Amino acid sequence: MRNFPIVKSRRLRSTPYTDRIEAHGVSSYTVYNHMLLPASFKSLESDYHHLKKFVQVWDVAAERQVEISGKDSAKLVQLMTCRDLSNSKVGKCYYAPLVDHKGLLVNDPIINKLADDRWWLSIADSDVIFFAKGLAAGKKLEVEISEPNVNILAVQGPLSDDLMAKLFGEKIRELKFFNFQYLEFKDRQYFVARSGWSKQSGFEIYVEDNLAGQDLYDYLFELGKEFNVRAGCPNLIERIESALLSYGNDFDNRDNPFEANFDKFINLDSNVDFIGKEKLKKIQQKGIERKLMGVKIDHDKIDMYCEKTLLDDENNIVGYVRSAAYSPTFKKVIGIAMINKPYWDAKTQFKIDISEKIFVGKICDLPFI
Ligand code: THG
Repeated sequence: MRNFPIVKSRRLRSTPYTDRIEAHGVSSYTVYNHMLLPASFKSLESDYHHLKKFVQVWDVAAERQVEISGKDSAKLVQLMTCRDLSNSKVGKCYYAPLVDHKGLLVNDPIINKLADDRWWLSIADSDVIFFAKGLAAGKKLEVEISEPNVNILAVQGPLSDDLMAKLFGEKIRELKFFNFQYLEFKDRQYFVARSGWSKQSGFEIYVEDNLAGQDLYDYLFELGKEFNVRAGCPNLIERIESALLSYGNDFDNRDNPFEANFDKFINLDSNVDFIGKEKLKKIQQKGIERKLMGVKIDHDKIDMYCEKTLLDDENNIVGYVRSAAYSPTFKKVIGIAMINKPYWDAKTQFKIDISEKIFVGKICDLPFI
């Protein structure tokens, strides 16, 4: 497969930080929520090692916000997710699978509760806003639904606390995982959460003003020199090792939340009212026939532009790899795969065709680390 340049346009949106990440040497993009999302800088492996040791600043503006406010906002947000939000609190972030009326996955946002009647759904790559508007219209709910101009800068890596403390003060070290606060830097308030799409610890700054965000970007690099700060992005190797799932890659609207291992975020017993609840009860009763698991393959590279089939010795289908990368830590290709029930035992062996050669691998549990 050759790579072709990607043409920017109004439809394929830039971010307030695009000029800056290009000056910092972004080397590839992907498209996410109709927006540019950087995919690599120096190289996947160089970015990976740096992320695990130092601190990076990521342009993740493509994680768009769907703002839902108004009298019925809590009701609408609950209708969209199988996670019980009845005891949710202002100042907290909730990772929550969204499901449709068939019990199939629509998205897996982080839901930020700004007030009892104001929510931000920080979405993965699907058009959640239309689903929300459709439900609001159908159910005649009193809500406002919009995509506000919010552009996230993530600060990720083991030295992220040190860098963020230099900007926002020492008290930021006490901010708990999946909590957010408005913090001050140079007379301006920023929404800062302890979260991010890596397991190397870090923060996300939900920037509500483009110029302030660009200024903040430059300060992060100026104050981050002593921590060896670099521009980075969600890293394919690191996120697979950490089993951080990617909507559209690992699961999509043909999969249900049980198949995607979201069991701990599914509440069918309480009085929570959400679309697809009856369907999920049926799916639970019947039991699932496939689920996401890890795979390890004895090879040093893999190209993933479509699902890859896994076969057993008799050429029966074991499952399909949906994301994969070479891991310098495991010295193998590791991946996330939808595995059929007969093969759920970790250590099951399979065959896989990579660039017209056959390699062998084994099923394993997630996460890898
Ligand atoms: N940050 C923000 N918005 C986002 C993402 C993000 N929107 C899109 C996408 N990422 C949503 N997907 C995820 C997937 C995993 C996590 C966050 C967002 C995550 N999971 C932790 C884990 O799996 O260990 C914690 C989950 C929990 O237990 O609550 O962090 O990255 N703003």
